[in-house]
Amino acid sequence: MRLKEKIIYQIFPRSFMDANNDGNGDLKGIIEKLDYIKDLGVDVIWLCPIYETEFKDAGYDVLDYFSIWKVFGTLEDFKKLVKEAKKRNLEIMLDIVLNHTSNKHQWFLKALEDKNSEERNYYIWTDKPTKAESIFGGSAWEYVPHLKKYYFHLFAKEQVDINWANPKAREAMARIIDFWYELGVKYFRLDAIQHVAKDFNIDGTLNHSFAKKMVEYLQDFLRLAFADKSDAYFIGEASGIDAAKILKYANGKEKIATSFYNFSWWWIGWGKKTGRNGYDSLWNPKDFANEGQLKIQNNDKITSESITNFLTNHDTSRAISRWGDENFFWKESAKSLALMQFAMKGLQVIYFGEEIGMLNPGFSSRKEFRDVDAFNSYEIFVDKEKKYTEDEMTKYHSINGRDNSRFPMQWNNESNFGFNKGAQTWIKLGKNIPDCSVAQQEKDSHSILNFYKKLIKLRYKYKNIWIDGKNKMKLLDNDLIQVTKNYKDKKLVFIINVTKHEKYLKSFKYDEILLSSYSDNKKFNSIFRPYESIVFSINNKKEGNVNE
Ligand code: TEU
Repeated sequence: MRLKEKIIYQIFPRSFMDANNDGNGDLKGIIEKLDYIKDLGVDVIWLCPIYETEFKDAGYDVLDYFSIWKVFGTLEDFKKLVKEAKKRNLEIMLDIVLNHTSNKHQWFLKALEDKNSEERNYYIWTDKPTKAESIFGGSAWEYVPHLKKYYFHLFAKEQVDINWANPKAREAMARIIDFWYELGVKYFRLDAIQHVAKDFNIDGTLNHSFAKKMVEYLQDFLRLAFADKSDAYFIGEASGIDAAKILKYANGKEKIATSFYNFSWWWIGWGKKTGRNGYDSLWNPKDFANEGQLKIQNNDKITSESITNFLTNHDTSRAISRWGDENFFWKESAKSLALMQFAMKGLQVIYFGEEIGMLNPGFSSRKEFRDVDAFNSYEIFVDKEKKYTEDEMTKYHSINGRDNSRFPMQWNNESNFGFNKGAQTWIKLGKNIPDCSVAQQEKDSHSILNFYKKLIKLRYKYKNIWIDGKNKMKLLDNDLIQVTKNYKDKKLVFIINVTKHEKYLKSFKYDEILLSSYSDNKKFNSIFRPYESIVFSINNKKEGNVNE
């Protein structure tokens, strides 16, 4: 199967399945659920970091890249996972945290201890801190009293940035890839790669994204890590990447990744001033057809391989809560969002639980959060700057905070939703919605889960058109989104209504409705109901009047 056909299932391991009933998901739990994952129809399982960690930033603060966090299991469990996955023709994708290590990583401990150590140069130091801000808030420089120096951290202070200007540090990072490749891993998510190089400007300002030396450093790393691994793929996580940069960095002289995540939607609904620490209730569904997305979808030079789409991930809240409807149109909105995602050119990622329409759990107080980004925002926006009251911050985080997507998977309606045998979970449980569990939805042919399965099968069945066809996306009047895919004399037309309103669209001739977010098989007759989205197949010879 070609890369562009692949579907990735993303797991946040601490919340997927807790086999030993200690309140935390684990690798054994994932092994137990491999048949479920296979049955969904996906090809690759992406695991958020599984390495030894203090879990200050959900495992993105790595203590040791070569061992499994005790809470998740052992290296033996991991080997078994790879073996059992391969038996089912599933691949594993690991999350490689390149930009920083934990401040308790042995490299950093050595660096603190011995100024002549090689490791001292693995990190970035200064005597005179600039005003640089960390992405999680506060200064990006942390003082070390016994050294009378500051170290640089773009994220939490427990995540110390690697000095990518040092070839030895790049070499050390490359060895991580060797280790996991040897164990059978062929897919790698390269975390936060747009940040590895930094321009510390003379005027004290800092540019930490797509900085001048980024390509040079990453290409050196890729050569060291992948030169002898032609069957490995690396997906770059670089938020803020646009069509022009995808063209530049996924091909040719400046290539730094096989594929890039498509971030065109992830800010929709965020606050204007404080991003995901706020909420903009006036966001507009037509934002899904924003200029950035259209430029990606409608540029034929951007290949399907080079784009990887998602609705939700571990850095966002649940898509249905944010953009869809949690009540009457729960199913239809979940299905519409799924169809809209799958209409996009490229690889597709399904975040665990999305396939059963999981919603934000709802947070009622500050102490229910577990995410460092949430902690920092309370400290900065509530305690220090008093920009928001504590209640306001809790509301905003209940909509956009990252913890919304990090709570346990809902397998059935037994205790703790079947996540474990009843032990207190590390983070709160989701809302108790009887229909929102795997067991319930497996029984219902019109469930969100069965919709995802149909969608995946259909995409393969029509792959000539769906994956290889010429893609065109546009916003129609009334905010309906239209995507057409043309291949020879065949055409697929996706009409997406991700609004809660009825929409009128002039009738057109079509051959067949392949899939609809409504399950009543009603014929299309000029009206799209709330969250009604449909894939039509059209034989071009019967040219209708689809608005192109
Ligand atoms: O996220 C990266 C990330 O959030 C930034 O790249 C992004 O550029 C920024 O928010 C833009 O303002 C990854 C992981 O997905 C995330 O979970 C981690 O917290 C983060 O890296 C640090 O490792």
